Amino acid sequence: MRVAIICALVALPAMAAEEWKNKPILDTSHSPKAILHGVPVSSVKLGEGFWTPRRKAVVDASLPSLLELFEQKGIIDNFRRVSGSKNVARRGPLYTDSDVYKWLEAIAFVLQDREHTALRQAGQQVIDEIAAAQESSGYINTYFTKENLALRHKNMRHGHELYCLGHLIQAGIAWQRATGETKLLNAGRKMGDYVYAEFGKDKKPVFEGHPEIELALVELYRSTGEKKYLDLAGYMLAGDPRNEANVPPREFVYLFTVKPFTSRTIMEGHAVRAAYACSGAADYYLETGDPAYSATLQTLWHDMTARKQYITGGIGSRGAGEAFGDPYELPNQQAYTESCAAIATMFWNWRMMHAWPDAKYMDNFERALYNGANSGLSLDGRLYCYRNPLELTGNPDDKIRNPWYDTTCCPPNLQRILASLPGYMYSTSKDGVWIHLYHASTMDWKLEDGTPLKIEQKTEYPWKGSVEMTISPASPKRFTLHVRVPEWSAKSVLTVNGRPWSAPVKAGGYVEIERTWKTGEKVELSLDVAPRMTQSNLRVRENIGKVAVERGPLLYCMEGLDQPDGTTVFDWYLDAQTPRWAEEWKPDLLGGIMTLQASAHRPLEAAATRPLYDRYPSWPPAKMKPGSITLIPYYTFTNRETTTMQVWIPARQ
Ligand code: FUB
Ligand code: ZN
Repeated sequence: MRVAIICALVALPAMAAEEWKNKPILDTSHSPKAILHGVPVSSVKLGEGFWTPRRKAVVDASLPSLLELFEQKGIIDNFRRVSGSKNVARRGPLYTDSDVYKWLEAIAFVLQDREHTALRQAGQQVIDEIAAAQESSGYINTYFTKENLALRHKNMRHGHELYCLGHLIQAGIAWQRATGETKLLNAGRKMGDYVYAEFGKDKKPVFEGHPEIELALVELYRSTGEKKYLDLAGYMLAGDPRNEANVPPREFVYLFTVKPFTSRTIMEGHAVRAAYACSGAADYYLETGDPAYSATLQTLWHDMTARKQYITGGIGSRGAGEAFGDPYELPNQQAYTESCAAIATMFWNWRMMHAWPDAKYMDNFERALYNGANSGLSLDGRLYCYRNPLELTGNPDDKIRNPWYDTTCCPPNLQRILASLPGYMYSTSKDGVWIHLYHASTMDWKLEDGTPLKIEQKTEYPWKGSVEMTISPASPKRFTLHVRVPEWSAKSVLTVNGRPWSAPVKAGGYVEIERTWKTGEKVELSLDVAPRMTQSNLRVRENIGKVAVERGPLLYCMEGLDQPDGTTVFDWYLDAQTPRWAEEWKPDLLGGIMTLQASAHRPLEAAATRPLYDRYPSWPPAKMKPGSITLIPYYTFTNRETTTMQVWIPARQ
């Protein structure tokens, strides 16, 4: 015991202390194919702005209340039961461990940002419970043990054993990068070693139905340098042909360890699984440069964004199988669009961006961030959407926001993405620094040659389109500042120290400003956040004749509560040919939002009094009454009483 303590003390010299700190969300510092490298969450301090109340809700309400619910529902007890400290029955579906791990990962990101004693202590206590439940073999899973021991590794298709492990590893890495403590990481690593010893090409075949382990294993490789973890991820992505005989052909789309990832040509099957698989595959590409992965990833990304993604950034339109629909099958009211799936697209885009820096990935990332993921967390931080529909009939039985789901994957996923947000704002590359996202903030980091660099952003984005950036290298330095110009900004102006930038400022790209920067120099970006209307491809049948309203990165929607004369959202046509817009900042509404009013018309005769079917062209009628409709940002929907809601609004031609 004494010896062990001395060894532990000796093993923590100053160098080791430095190693765990200052790591980005993905540590691509040695990844051969990574052109971009992240900055640590801790290096970017967000000031007051759009994300402040959202992230405060995560820290003050969401994280503590989810722990209370975990305790009430027996989810932490599941670990105590296995360690023997509590004699209770196991509760919840077989993947509940993963939710606890994601919750811990979110706390770790909070701690990477700043100290928070209560959350740290709560997290540490849960880590102790987890570690105590680990078997000496390294195996850890609260379901496949005791009375279910005989099922261990027998139901890998649906068992989520490796999915849970993936989340454990990710949480362990994030916790170590936050605190330097390795107890959780060691637990994940031990289980990783167990899996590596048991499964693989010349061992038992892995037959995991829910990807997640792949991206975790690649980051474990990055974090430990142990290549076996990368190889294990590669083996899983390659698929094990020994599994094929046991799988009906249609099930291949749901199972990711059967056929090679690189044989996929379309996004299909379970949306979260597919996008996690793509994230893991992108991670694998970043380490190996395998061209087959590059080709597949580009093909799949195109398939998703050209045919299968909602305007919210969400994916997975079918409730059955939580799956992608056919191309252009994007129903609004029935939209499944699980919060986790929108978040999974962000993970995937972030990885694509590291390998092939292109504004299209961050545009897509930002779309999900502000809309389809953001909508998943209520304004008070206590309710969550599993589904994020684009239309609601106002039926009170549509329980869209709930404090708890038996499958409670989305709440901690929302927590971890919002807690880690500062780490997605910037990257560095050999030639300089990249500004991806805008928010009042200060980055205090360095160029890749080690020159300390501060960037301060002053902005009220996304409510306002101007961003003032102050660039301060520690000493004058020539480098390129890559400044993202979102694809939605119709007119963008960029100045450097007050002078217009000479090259075109193209939407959907990064302006490359290469010069010798001196401390305190200013870049001002003015983006066009005027309200705009967006139409769908004709093949999205539900949206024919309709428009959606967007403003900056925010998608807007109508809610019945805000419409005049007791009308519902379904009574209106937006004046799409000659819209008149009015904007009003409402500090007391829905946490402070910019509302939009748009000129619109409604039939003199209410639709509800008309027959269900009538001879064309008697409808829409010639007699319409002018009026004005109100729109609110989509992420705030259903934060008041139950009401009608729609994103896609009939357009008056
Ligand atoms: O499979 C269990 C949970 O269901 C996963 O966490 C998510 O992918 C969700 O769809
Ligand atoms: Zn989920």
